[in-house]
Parts: sequence; structure tokens; C-alpha cells
Amino acid sequence: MKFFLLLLAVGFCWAQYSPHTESGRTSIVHLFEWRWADIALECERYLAPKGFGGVQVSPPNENAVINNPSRPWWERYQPVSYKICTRSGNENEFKDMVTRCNNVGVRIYVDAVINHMSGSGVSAGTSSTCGSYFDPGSRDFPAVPYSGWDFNDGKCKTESGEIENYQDATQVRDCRLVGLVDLALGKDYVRSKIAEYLNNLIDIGVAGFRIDASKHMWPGDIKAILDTLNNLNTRWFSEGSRAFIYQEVIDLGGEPITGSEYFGNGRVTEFKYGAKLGTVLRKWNGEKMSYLNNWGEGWGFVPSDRALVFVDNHDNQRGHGAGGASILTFFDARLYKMGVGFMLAHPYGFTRVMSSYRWDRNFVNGQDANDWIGPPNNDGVIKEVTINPDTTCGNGWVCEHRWRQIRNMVAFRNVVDGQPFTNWWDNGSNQVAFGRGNKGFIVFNNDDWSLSVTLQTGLPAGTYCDVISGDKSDGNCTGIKIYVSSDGKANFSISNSAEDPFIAIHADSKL
Ligand code: AAO
Repeated sequence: MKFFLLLLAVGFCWAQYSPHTESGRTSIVHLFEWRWADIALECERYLAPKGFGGVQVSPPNENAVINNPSRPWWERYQPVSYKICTRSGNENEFKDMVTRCNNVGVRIYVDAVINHMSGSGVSAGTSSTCGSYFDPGSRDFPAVPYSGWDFNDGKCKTESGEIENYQDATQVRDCRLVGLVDLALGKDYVRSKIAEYLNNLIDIGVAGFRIDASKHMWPGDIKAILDTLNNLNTRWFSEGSRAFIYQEVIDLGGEPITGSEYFGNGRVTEFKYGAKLGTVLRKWNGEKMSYLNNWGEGWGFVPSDRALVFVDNHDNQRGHGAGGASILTFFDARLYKMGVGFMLAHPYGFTRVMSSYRWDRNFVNGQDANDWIGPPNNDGVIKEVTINPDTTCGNGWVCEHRWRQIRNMVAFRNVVDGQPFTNWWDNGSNQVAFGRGNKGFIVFNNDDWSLSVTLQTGLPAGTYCDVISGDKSDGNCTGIKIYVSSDGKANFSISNSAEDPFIAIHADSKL
């Protein structure tokens, strides 16, 4: 009996760390600012067939409409109510997306903005995505409803009411983040309104949540809300399943608040991951790929089973949030593909791929003056994601997740799931290789000279298609072929001027 209870407790505790993806699907993609109708189609036409596990969607609840600047992407981080009603679509469209994605085995994770409501600088009125009245100045959000009692103004001890110093954990939690009015999550009423919102989403069928601005909430307050959440919808999830939780805590070191304080609630975003990987691939500060042999906890990251990892996110790809200039994005496509390839090949963490839209950068004193630009739109209405004949996206959508190299590495990760990190090799510089048991092998050349080497792959003998330079198609390779001999060794040549200076082979790319 005791053992049974222990098993139950372990099962229960683990639940919020599991993404509830279908077995054999190991990555999710952030379809930043997409419309629900386009995501539903993408699940059916692309994500399910290509083995993606799920989608992180932009905040679905009603937000302030900001017109100066004109409809920035960040208006969605200024909640007005918990009505599911945004530029991405209404509640029916949201439900249709969740149903259709779940039906093809692709999960939906909601970006939950629960730390605050719209900014104190925004004027009163009905400039909101569903027309609800709100007045941040008087803390009046009747569509929830929240009033002055529901905010932390009395609790915050800084003179400005703003977070003034990240070295003081109390003000980081009790004061306003960039003017956004700070909800009193210590109050039962506020907790219950947030739980009502999240439970509505759970009942619709979402699999979990990114908890925005978690650093700015006390871990115990988040826990109090999570404890009152419903189990996931049994139409798609097994009885007793708990929502997958990953908390946005920016912990690059040097501040009193750490990611580990939040482990009791779920996973945390590991921001060191993209910042360091960018530094290594850019070869800044004398970093080299050979140093990656102990990548993961060895680099001071949170434990693998507590980490949500990514090369870039919607903030740091445009200089918001943290990570700094080292962050790799689609703007540096060649290095970016290597970075995402490395992430997807390496066993550490649960992986999220970024999918962006294009904007014209305009650097003024090292800062992008266009960092606010919203998604492709016609007079504010988000444009459809169109698909070109070559399977890439049109209308200004970048769709990194459809780039062959990235899409094929998502499949690589699925194939090598559960396999150990093996057969590391490096040249002491920026040429490295490693395997995943007897299922996959990857080789990188980020040096300024060519690579030509025979390596132990750990794979069974045979001819394999490199999934970076091409695909396996009709029993042949459209790109490079790699011949693994009966002793598991293979010869690799990668020119430093190759379009993509890396090669990846796996069990399913064998001819
Ligand atoms: C907008 C306007 C503001 C205006 C406000 C209210 O831009 O001027 O005052 O409306 O009217 C997004 C945008 C914001 C936008 C907001 C609301 O990014 O620009 O404000 O929507 O519309 C902190 C938080 C983190 C947050 C990040 C952006 O900790 O939670 O800032 N990310 C999430 C979302 C994000 C969203 C919000 C939260 C709000 O992903 O999209 O904001 O819902 C340090 C701290 C970090 C802190 C950064 C930036 O980082 O550690 O915790 O992130 O500062 O303030 C080195 C350090 C590193 C440091 C970094 C930057 O790298 O190592 O630790 O420098 O100083």
C-alpha cells in the first residue's frame, strides 16, 4: 500500500514536467503570432506528418489594442480580460484548432499571461481586441472583473511602483514590470479568476502552459493556482493527466531569483542555453565547439528534466528579454541552422523550435528601432500563412520549422529518442561529432578549414542519406551519401564553405 501511494505520488509529481506529446514526438514549435485557422491547417498538413509534438501559441486572451506604435506584437502581453478573442481568432476558432491539432496528435500549449494586466500608461477605453472597456490607471478591468483591490500597489515598496532593481527579489515579484499593473496573486479571488481562465483552456483540450513572467510571481502563488487546475481533457489525454508547465524565468546568473526556485511547479526556460550556444558558434570570447563535450548540466544549466530549451525566442530574437547579442536567429541563417541542429541532436532538455515572421531591422546605436513590429498584416488584420510551391511560407512568414535542415533534425530527435550521448569526437577546435547510441550521428565543421576524418558512428553498416544536404526520397538520397562500414566507421568530408557545414544521419535515413 505504502509503495502504491509512493508510486501515485511520483506519478502525480512528474506529471507537470511531461509535455504529453504522442510517443515518438519530442519537440514543439512556437508559431509566433499565427492565426488559429492557420495553425489548425499546419497541424494537419505539416506538423503531424513531420513528427512535431506540439505548438506553443501566442496569448489567446483579449488584449489592449496599441496604436502607437501601430499594433506591436507586444500588445498581446497586455491583457484586458480572459475572453478568448484576439487578432489570432475567437473562441470558436481556438476550439476548432485545438480539436483538429489534437486529432492528428499535435498538442497545443498556451502562453499564459497571468502576472499582470495592461500597462499603466495605456488610457482608459475600449481599445481592446474584443471591445471590452478597461482602465489601467484606476485598475478597472470589468470584463474579468478586477478592481483596485486585486493589484499589488499596496504591497510594492519602491517609490515608482516599478521594478527598479533586479537584485531585490521582493520588488521583482511585488512591483510593476515595465508599467504593467501587477496582479495580487496572493489573493484567493485573483487566483480563482486565473484558474477559471486556465481551466477553460484545459477543458477545450490544451496540453499545458508557458507561464509568462514567472520570475515576477512568487513560486508559492503559482503553485496555489496550479493546484486548482483540472486534469487534462480525457478525449485526448489519459485519465489524471496534469497540464505541462514551463515557467519563463530568465536566469542568466547574477540575480537572487533562480530557476530552481520554480522546479516544484514544473519546468523552467533555460535562457543560458541559447546565449551560450550563440557565443560558441560565433566563436566569441575564445569559445569553441570542442568545449561542448559536456554541454548541459556541465555548463551550469538546470537539470535536463527541468529544462525547456530553445536557440532563440520571440523576445531575444529582437533584443527584448535577455540573452544579448550572441543569440542566433533566422537573420544569421547558416549559423542558426547549425545551432538548431546541435540542439535537436543533443539529449539535453525539452526542445522548442522558433517560427518567426520577417521584419526590417533598423539598428540605431546597437538597438533595433523596429523591435516592436507586429506580424504581417493588412490594416492590422494578421495575414494568412501562405505556402509556396517549394513548401516554404509566403506573406512574410519565415517558418524556420519548414526549413529542410530544421524539419529533418526534428525527425532525427524523434528517431534517437532515449538513446545515450555517445562517440564524441573533436579536433580541439570547432570540428565536433557525436552519436546517439546506434540510431543517429552528427558532424559539425565550424572551423575556417575543411574537415576530412574517419569516425566511429555507432551505427549499423549501410548507406545513409545526410538529412542536412538533402532527403531520403524514393530509395535514394537527394543530398550527400555516407557509407558506414561493418565496424561502424564512416568517412566524413565537410568543406568550410559548404552551404551547411554539418552532416546528420540516422536509422530512418538509411537506404
Ligand atoms: C511594452 C513597452 C514598454 C511599456 C509597456 C507597458 O515596450 O515600454 O512600458 O509595454 O505599457 C513584452 C515586451 C515589452 C512590452 C510588454 C507589454 O517585451 O517590451 O512592454 O510585452 O506589452 C523581463 C521579464 C520577462 C519578460 C522580459 C521582456 O523578466 O518576463 O522582461 N518576458 C515576458 C515576455 C515578453 C513580455 C512580458 C514578459 C510581459 O516574453 O514578451 O514583454 O508580459 C534582465 C532580467 C530579466 C528581464 C530583462 C529585461 O535581464 O534578468 O528578467 O526580463 O532584464 O528587462 C543581461 C542580463 C539579464 C538582463 C538583460 C537585460 O543579459 O544578464 O539578466 O541583460 O537587462
